[in-house]
Amino acid sequence: MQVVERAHQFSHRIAIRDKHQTYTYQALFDKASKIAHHLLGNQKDLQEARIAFLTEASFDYTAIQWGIWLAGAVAVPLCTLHPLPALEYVIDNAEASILIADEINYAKLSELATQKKIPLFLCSAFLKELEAKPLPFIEDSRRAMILYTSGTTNLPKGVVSTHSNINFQIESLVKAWQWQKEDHIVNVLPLHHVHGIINVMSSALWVGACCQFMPKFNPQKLWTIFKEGNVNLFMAVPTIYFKLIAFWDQSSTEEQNKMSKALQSFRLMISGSAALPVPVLEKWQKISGHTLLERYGMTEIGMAISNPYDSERRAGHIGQPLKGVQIRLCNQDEIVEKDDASGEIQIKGPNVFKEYWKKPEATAEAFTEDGWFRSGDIAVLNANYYKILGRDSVDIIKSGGYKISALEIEDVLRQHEAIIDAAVVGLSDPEWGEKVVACILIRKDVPFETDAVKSWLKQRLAVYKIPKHFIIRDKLPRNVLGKVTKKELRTWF
Ligand code: MCA
Ligand code: AMP
Repeated sequence: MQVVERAHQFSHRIAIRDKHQTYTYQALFDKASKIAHHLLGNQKDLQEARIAFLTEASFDYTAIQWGIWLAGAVAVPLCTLHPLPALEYVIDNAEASILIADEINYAKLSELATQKKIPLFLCSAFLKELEAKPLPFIEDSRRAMILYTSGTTNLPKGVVSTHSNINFQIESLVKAWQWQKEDHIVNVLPLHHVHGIINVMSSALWVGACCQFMPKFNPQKLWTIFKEGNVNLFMAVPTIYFKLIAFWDQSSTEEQNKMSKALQSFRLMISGSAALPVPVLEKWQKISGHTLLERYGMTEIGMAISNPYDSERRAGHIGQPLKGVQIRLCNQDEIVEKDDASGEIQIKGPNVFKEYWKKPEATAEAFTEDGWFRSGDIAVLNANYYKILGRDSVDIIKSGGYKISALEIEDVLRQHEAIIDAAVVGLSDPEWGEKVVACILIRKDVPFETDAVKSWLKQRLAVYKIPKHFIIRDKLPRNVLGKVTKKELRTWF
């Protein structure tokens, strides 16, 4: 919880700018303490109770996260894009005992909260002044946050990070990317993933810098913010750079010049969460004069590998291990010693998560016998720089930076009355990195309409998981064991 304790060093500096106003570190700490007192009620320590909260990216979001930590509870941020069944899954899985929402999202949770008899607080309910009792002392080894990540199972798993994991994850980035209190970053990323929470928001707040929230990414509005000249640091997924480039391309020459000029005063621009295509890096270089710094991370480990801040940033590569993080490549249990030989990235260090929530078997499977976390990402070491080659599972899709399980979508598709069977794959795509597509087998006796199925899916899955294309076939490609051969299926599209 060092990020919260450090706030006292920067009391009068601006911590957050959201769509309403700017807030100092003092205001943030005061609001967080007030929230902690409300949550505690008569208890001395919430003892790692899970508190799920649904708010847009704002001052309230950060104050709630800090308040939960100050009260000794575990923060479970919910995704504002998720439909109710997906939110319910997280609330149930995390066994949340308190829910919090802002005005915009309160109605979405209220029926669920009543049904489940879980108290639901509105952020504004925390305004009342309470008697300031001492707050509990929180050991760094305690659980701090659960983030849900899709994987090789059909349903997302809760990744539990301790305070000490989070402290290390933030501090390693602060050092590697030379964060300073004069920095001002605009945060356009969702706040239920490491990228937006740790790399952007928490790193800024660690050093006394300003984090400006833009809750809904919009290329035109973001370019306007860049042109205002306050922001000097930016981090995003490759799809966002792709969309910013598309907007720049369709602007007038005069406007393009203004946009490019605005970026010249930036200190650093970073890309991650998915492979940065070399053409995007090169085009951004032309537009901004910046070579994007590409880095590699995962919900379970925060960041692990990064291109250097002040020496060569190599296109198509993710760089070198961050200080204090150990990396090795393994191929069929053999450690890869030679350059140019590929293997799975395995990670060890204080950044690595504690466990998958209530899933001891999945946790054990995720580690080797000698305690290395298996990422499932395949890489090579090329003259001192790691390069990602792909993943060991065809069932994991990365679209616009979101990790998506093909199995989860298939399971939901099979519940549709017109669908007999389904297989989902990711196809390489210049905008999304990969785009989700589905091959389905349909019943002859039930009418099938793609748009109607998409609307039906939207009530059950986050929008970014909805297949962009469907093809209808009589059978799926299968191997002799009856397993769908997804590599072959890709060629059908
Ligand atoms: C939106 N759409 C998408 C995606 N996002 N389709 C596929 N993949 C997506 N990621 C679709 C919508 O369903 C909609 O479709 C249409 O695009 C427009 O939606 P809109 O909401 O306007 O899109 P957008 O605002 O332009 O969103 C694009 C985005 C967003 C900003 C790139 O996807 C995003 O915020 N991605 C970042 C995710 C992230 O932070 N990942 C980090 C996790 P239709 O028109 O059909 O309705 S990874 C991580 O944390 C690790 C540790 C790491 O390494 O960083
Ligand atoms: P998530 O589980 O959502 O945290 O996503 C983590 C995954 O994103 C990693 O396992 C990688 O597959 C992918 N990833 C993150 N950064 C990069 C990168 N720079 N290049 C390629 N893949 C990346």
